[in-house]
Amino acid sequence: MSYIKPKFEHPRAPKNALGYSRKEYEGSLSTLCAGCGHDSISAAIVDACFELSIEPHRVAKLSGIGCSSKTPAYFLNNSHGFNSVHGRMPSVATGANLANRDLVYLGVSGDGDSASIGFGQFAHVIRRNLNMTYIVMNNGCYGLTKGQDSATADHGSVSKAGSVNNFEGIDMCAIAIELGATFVAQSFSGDKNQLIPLIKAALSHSGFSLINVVSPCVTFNNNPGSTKSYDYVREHNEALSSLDFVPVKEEITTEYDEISVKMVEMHDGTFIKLNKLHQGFDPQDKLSIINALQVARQKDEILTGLLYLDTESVELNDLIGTVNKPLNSLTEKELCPGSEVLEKINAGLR
Ligand SMILES: Cc1ncc(C[n+]2csc(CCOP(=O)(O)OP(=O)(O)O)c2C)c(N)n1
Ligand code: SF4
Ligand SMILES: [Mg+2]
Repeated sequence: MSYIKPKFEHPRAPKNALGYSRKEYEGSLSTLCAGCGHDSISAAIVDACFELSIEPHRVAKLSGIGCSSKTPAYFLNNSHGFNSVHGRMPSVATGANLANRDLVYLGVSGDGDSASIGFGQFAHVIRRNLNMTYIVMNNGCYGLTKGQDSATADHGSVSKAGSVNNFEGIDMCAIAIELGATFVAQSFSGDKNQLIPLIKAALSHSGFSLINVVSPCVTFNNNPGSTKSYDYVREHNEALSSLDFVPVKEEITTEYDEISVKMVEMHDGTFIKLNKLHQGFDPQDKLSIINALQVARQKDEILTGLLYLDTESVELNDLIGTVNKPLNSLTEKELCPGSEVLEKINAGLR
């Protein structure tokens, strides 16, 4: 098999507002197993960044360890990247974000990476409301180390070898909501139409955005009895609404029926348009989603779509009042305010 990706591009390939084609947002050829859900998520990230016309050099992509954490090699070749240690992506993202708040931070991780060794880091990056998009590629197993059950494997799920999981699975979205996440969504790698607008909305949110994406592992966890297989997720997927992302420059001219459509304005002037929203559910009301998740669990349903959004979110840099400029752009004059100011600071501490 050849791993060389052709550079050829159709001369009339669509261009975005920056004049770039989708190719500018692609990565190297994937070495994951053919059919792995993670590859579909990578493709959705490429589409979302292309459609949002993000300058690739303004994105920092970060990951931990796992098949999922390998994926930054397969998208956004022209962006900054840091493949960290197992479960430690959040602390690297926090350090980078505090040093330079001007970049768009996109972290990808696996259920093993985030719900076991990195669970503590996952919790703290959420409660601090770091301005980043955090995608969990959730296949219910440790794909890279040959398919052991992970902490998100559902109770009763059957492994490829036939053993039944007797432990409760961790619900990444429920935990994130509990910890104060300001944007929480759930999706399926096989549902590009839902995933792309969710990624666009998450990237536009100011604060921590979690997208937990059920992403089947075709090699180790796609068997009958597994609750993370393609067949199971297709049969149990319950979308809370259908979703559109409305960019800032696009005027909302069409009349819409307020009973069946809910428009949620993001801080940057973009909108999320939720069509056919489930009755009695409001993604801006935390109690309604906590209730909906519990009901879904009892019915063995996987709720997908935008679960929760806090439009009043205040991200970490604003919470602690960091300087607006990236640290590496500060001049000596800005860094050293002079002995008089220093004298005052010291006097204030005596
Ligand atoms: C400190 C440390 N412990 C254990 C491992 C072995 N290890 C590599 S990947 C992985 C789990 C990967 O699972 P997940 O994050 O769900 O990614 P997937 O491969 O399923 O996408 C483990 C335990 C490691 N690389 N480093
Ligand atoms: S082992 Fe599973 S998670 Fe890893 S690349 Fe193969 S299908 Fe994907
Ligand atoms: Mg996994």
